[in-house]
Amino acid sequence: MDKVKTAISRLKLYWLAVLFLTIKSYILYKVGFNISSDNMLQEFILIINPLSSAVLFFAIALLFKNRLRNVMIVAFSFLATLVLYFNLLYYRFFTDFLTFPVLFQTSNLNDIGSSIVELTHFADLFLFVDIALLTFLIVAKKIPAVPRLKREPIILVSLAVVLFLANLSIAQAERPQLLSRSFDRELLVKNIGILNYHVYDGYIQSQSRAQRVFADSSDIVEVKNYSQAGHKDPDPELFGIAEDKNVVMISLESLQSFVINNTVNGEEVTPFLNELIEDSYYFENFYHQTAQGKTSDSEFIVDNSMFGRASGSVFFTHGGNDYNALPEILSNEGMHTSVMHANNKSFWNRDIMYQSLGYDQFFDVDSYEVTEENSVGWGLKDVDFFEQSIELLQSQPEPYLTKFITLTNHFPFELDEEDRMVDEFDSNSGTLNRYFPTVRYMDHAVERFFDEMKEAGMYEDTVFILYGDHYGISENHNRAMSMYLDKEEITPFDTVQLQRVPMIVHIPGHDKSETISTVGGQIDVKPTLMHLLGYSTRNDIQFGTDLFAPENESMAVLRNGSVITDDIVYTNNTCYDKEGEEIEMETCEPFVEKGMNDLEHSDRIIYGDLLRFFDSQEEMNLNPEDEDTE
Ligand code: GP9
Ligand code: MN
Repeated sequence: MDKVKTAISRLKLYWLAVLFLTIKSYILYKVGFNISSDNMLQEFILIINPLSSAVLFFAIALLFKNRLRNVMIVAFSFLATLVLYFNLLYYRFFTDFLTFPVLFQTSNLNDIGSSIVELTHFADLFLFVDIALLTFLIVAKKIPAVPRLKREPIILVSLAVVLFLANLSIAQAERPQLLSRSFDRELLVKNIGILNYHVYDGYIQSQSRAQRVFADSSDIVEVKNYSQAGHKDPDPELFGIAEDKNVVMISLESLQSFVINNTVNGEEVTPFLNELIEDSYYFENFYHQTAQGKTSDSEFIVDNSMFGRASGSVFFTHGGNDYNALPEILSNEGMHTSVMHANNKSFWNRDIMYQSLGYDQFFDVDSYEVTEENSVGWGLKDVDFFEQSIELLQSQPEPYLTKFITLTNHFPFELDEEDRMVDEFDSNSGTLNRYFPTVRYMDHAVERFFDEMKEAGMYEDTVFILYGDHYGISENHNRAMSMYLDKEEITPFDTVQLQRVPMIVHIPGHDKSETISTVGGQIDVKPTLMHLLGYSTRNDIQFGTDLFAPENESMAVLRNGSVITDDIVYTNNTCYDKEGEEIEMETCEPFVEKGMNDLEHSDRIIYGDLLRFFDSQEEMNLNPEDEDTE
């Protein structure tokens, strides 16, 4: 016992650092990340989970020589705090934890300057108090410096391993298959601690790279069979209705369905879209399926009918893969395919990825005249963006498929006074309050665009597809959201339902319109559009279904494994009926299984770069003679 005592007092500085980091992590879990526990055991895991990494991490500092050792303990403490702090900032924006791929998306970080100010709080300084204290203790010689060491580092490393294994086994008992099937980063952080989570994430990332090396052409066969088994024939009435027409897709920044046909302070939030819906096919149960890659994920899902990655953005991590994307297929069929988006071309690695997706042209910020007056928040205002785009549209050979990506309705939802058409909401969340005026502005910008298309005589020959790219209001604003929606609280069921984004198919001259309640998601856009254009997708590799297909399964799988059908919502290990009442898990199980399978097969294609083994032009058979009238 005495030996242990001396060992501890010899390493006072070390143990203090371990203790501070552990306490700090726990406070951050509770205050910063709002991690809650269902029982005492979970809370216990939360308290002890930073320990093993702290013991190991500071043991490395002990390997340095003499006085450097003390400095290193403080330096390591600072480093660990930075990791925590960056996670906190990221969490405030995305309600999620950092991953390695996200860190390498540095080109994006330059652009989020305006958001960073919103994200830092004065109280954040408290995170660094212990570092100041440790420094003071050393400088004022209030604490013995760590002396020459003997076996301590080895003992401490072993202790860290033992602590980690103990932590892991308690966590595994609480949450079986924690490491093998986890799509949920919060669960990982909750169970093994934030630093261990980063190590695990690094391991997963390097493993996914190895998968490409070991994949070969036989791997594509199974995913092909899997995907094609889910094929559904199109609606014969709509098949080919857009043949030879131009296609305009509009990715509506951060637009969620809850504002559609809704009001703020008694005024309609999206008067134009509400009107457009009356004259269009509108999918009211359409979900975004994005994760950390946000807009880029939505683009990837829409263009490929495959899922983005569980972490990071596939635009960054697998920009060099072979794909069989919508723009490439249509370009091969003689359509001109392009994107218009007034941001730096390298944001989300778009310049590289768009080549892999087969876009013929990318009109980035350099194609637009951007001035102080016509900019707000992230850049060119939507009205000016659309206005300047008309000429660019006209410069293209027809028929074309052009995707517009709007920008003004982006966090932190800034707007010039002159562009404000409705007042802010009044709640404790400035973010939600500001959201309504910027959504209203975007709605106005789209209306102007439609008018301009009509004036230029380009409207009649065009089919329009409008969709929301991802949520704009994260779970951090649940309290304000419950106020707006007049609900007592936002349950996990509500959170899933809030992931609905509008999806509108507008065909000028077509005399039918309908609000369709089929459950679907962004992954369904590619087959839907291919069929409207008159191309068969029977032999494609895809994970979505034509939303108009009479036998559509009516189901959406979210990237975190949540599943929605006509009758159930599964999320967070809980099964709900459509009223939001908890029901027995059995009802959800087959859908959960199907969802997992979809995600896993899609991931295999990306990690293995399997589409390099798929000769689309030879295999797709887009216009099979016997299927002309499918
Ligand atoms: C940036 C724009 C916004 O070019 O697409 O990206 P987001 O932050 O929404 O992913
Ligand atoms: Mn976006």
